[in-house]
Amino acid sequence: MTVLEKFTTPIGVALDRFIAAKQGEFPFATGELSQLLRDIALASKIINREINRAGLSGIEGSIGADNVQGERQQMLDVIADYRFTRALVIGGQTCGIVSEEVEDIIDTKNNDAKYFVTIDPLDGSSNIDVNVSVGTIFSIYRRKSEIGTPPTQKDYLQKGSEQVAAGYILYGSSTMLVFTTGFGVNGFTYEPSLGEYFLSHPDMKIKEDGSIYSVNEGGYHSFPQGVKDYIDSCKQRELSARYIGSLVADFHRNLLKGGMYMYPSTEKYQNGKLRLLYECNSLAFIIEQAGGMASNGEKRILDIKPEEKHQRTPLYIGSKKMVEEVLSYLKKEQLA
Ligand code: AHM
Ligand code: MG
Repeated sequence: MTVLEKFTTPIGVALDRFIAAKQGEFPFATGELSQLLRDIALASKIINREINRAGLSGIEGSIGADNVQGERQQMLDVIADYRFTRALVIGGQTCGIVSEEVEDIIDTKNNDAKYFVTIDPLDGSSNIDVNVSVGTIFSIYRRKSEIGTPPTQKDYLQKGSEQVAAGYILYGSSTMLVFTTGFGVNGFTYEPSLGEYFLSHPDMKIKEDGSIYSVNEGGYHSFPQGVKDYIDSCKQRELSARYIGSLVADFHRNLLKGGMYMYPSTEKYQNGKLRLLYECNSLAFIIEQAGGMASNGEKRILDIKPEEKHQRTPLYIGSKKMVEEVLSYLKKEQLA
């Protein structure tokens, strides 16, 4: 490539332009969902800035208290929760929020808004202090409660199959926003000097079969027998074991390269560790749109009827053939 070619190569479609062009595809397209996605993108840019300078600005580490999940809250968890909530409150398109960091439903006081958001503002945040990638995960639903009234549990006790959009932001070697509105999956890379996301991964698809399995094998002895047998078979076939311990990063790698992430039930986490409403459902919508599969070991994640806002579920997610295989091992275990 000549120097001139290098400097005249198009950068690509900016997120705003992409959203505007695709608005017609959005369910009930009236511009509000587009605006909501822009609000999330804006908040993510602020979080990106905070994460990149965390070591210098003294905002690493824990705040010394636990969140609703009984897990240690990091300072950046609190900051991310504040930023996303504020963006959604001011943005005006969201009537309520369920956040990993907050026990109760957050009433944004936007009673006329049509959408409800579930969010893990900063997933994998214990990785921040050691400079490992973290992420944000979100889902967007049409509200079920009546417009003009405060949000209720009807709004978040919807099956994942009712999501109108879902996405994640990966704060990694580059910052990326990946989302779906039910018409495929598109990935955007943040260009910090321009302050914009640009389309870098159009129409993302996961390989039907993969060669990476991602699981915290520290829990091996308390995994269901089927999962143990499956892991043993991965080892016999010398598949690659890759586990960052940061869900968005593990998921993103597997999406790009082909693989499966698992968080089965363990002795410590009888229903798995991950949360249905703002971790599993969001990623399940994305993986299905990319041609992959997501299950709790018995049924499709997107078909689970939630009963509680912070409920957990086991998760098997990634390349279709790998998920089918672990499911067949789990079935064999039941029949044995
Ligand atoms: P968090 O929401 O409290 O950050 O927990 C979720 C994280 C995921 O990012 C990651 O995949 C998983 O917990 C790791 O758990 P473990 O340390 O048990 O392997
Ligand atoms: Mg999380």
